[in-house]
Amino acid sequence: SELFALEGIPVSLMPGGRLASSPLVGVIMGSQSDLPTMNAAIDMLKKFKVPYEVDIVSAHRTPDKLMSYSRGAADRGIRVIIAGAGGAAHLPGMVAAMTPLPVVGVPVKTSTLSGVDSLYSIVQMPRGVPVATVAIGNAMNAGLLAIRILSTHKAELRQEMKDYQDEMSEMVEGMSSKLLD
Ligand code: RP5
Repeated sequence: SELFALEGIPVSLMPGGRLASSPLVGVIMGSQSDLPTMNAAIDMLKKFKVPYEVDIVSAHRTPDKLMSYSRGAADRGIRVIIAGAGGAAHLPGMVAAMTPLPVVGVPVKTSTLSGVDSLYSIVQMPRGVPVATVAIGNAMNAGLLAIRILSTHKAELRQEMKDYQDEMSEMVEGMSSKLLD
């Protein structure tokens, strides 16, 4: 399968699988404490068998890493970046400033301000530097959005997304019919 053979990026297939060697989605977060939230994005990428990488990159604690990661991501074959952060959540915006790739921002819920601080920090980007911001804590949607972005060039992946949506509809319809029983 050439599902992930995008733009001449080298692909090597796993035995019996269609997994590419190079990650297409970069999942980064400001702290290890963000991982329980960000796992929902990772679960989606696993479900759709999209190759990904995970790393901790902090805008404030590791600024040099932030710069090298952001500047190097596209050349390494990454096509979408999912960035989660909480509080003064500058990571997604700063990454977006230093890469031409689409960046999906995940506002992580904080204990003090319930994630409203994270949401505002991520969503209020200046014109010219977009970050696609999902709801507070909704890393699942960040994963799904990254997959949809990749699927614009991949009919097979698009079909898998449609199947996923159909399954969701059937599940909800099943629940509704049980309510009526
Ligand atoms: C942010 O500060 C991180 O994204 C995290 O959500 C928050 C708290 O980090 P820790 O103090 O738990 O490492 O940079």
